[in-house]
Amino acid sequence: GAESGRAADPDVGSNSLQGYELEDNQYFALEVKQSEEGSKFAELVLRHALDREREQSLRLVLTALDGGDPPRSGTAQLLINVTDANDNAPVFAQERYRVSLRENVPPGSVVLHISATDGDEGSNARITYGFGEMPAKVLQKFAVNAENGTVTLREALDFEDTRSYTVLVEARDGGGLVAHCKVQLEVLDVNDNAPEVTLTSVSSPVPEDAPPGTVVALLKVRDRDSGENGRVRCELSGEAPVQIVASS
Ligand SMILES: [Ca+2]
Ligand SMILES: [Ca+2]
Ligand SMILES: [Ca+2]
Ligand SMILES: [Ca+2]
Repeated sequence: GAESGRAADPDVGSNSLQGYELEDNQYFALEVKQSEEGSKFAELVLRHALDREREQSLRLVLTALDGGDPPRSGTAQLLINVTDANDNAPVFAQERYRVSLRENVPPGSVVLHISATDGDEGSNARITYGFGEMPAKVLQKFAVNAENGTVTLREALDFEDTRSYTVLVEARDGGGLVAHCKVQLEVLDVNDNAPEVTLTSVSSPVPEDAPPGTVVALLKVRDRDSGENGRVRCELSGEAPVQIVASS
């Protein structure tokens, strides 16, 4: 039993304490027992699980009745405080986040704000943010603020090196329950590479009777960016009896 109530009635026989009644409620039932000396006492027995997150306290009226005619009764107010147990893990506002960042965003920039809530109270609801298990290469690129869940960039990004990251963030409450979320980060290309021209083969000198169409040099042109940023157009400056033909 959780609590017990005792009532005293100085009368004897049927005018003495006959029983107890408990106000109707969904959690507790009353079990009336008799002590060795013959006095009756009531035990409050829990029938259904409590939930502090639904009801923090309960107020119940306990009535003691005697057997007189008319019966006399006494009441007691029971106040039951429900203390918190860590029965809720943190919950992220989103299970998955998607972010796009231009590759030239400076280190120290905020990538995104992540937040989780916890239904408990006190330390059972205090959330600490951190990263989950990830490759060192990802861990060194980003930082997460343990208190507010803000993810920031630690090192410069490079679209030409890595085009996307999966960042795993954890929220842990003071009681040790953990929740996870995933941040899908896409790196956006910036035109940060100039075209590179390499001469791969030259036939020199060129005989004066070489027929038109003779290949005199092979040029390799490349630009490490993508899309429009990587499209290259070649042109010759000055006057020369040669032209550039795209090979593939
Ligand atoms: Ca909790
Ligand atoms: Ca709780
Ligand atoms: Ca470029
Ligand atoms: Ca680029």
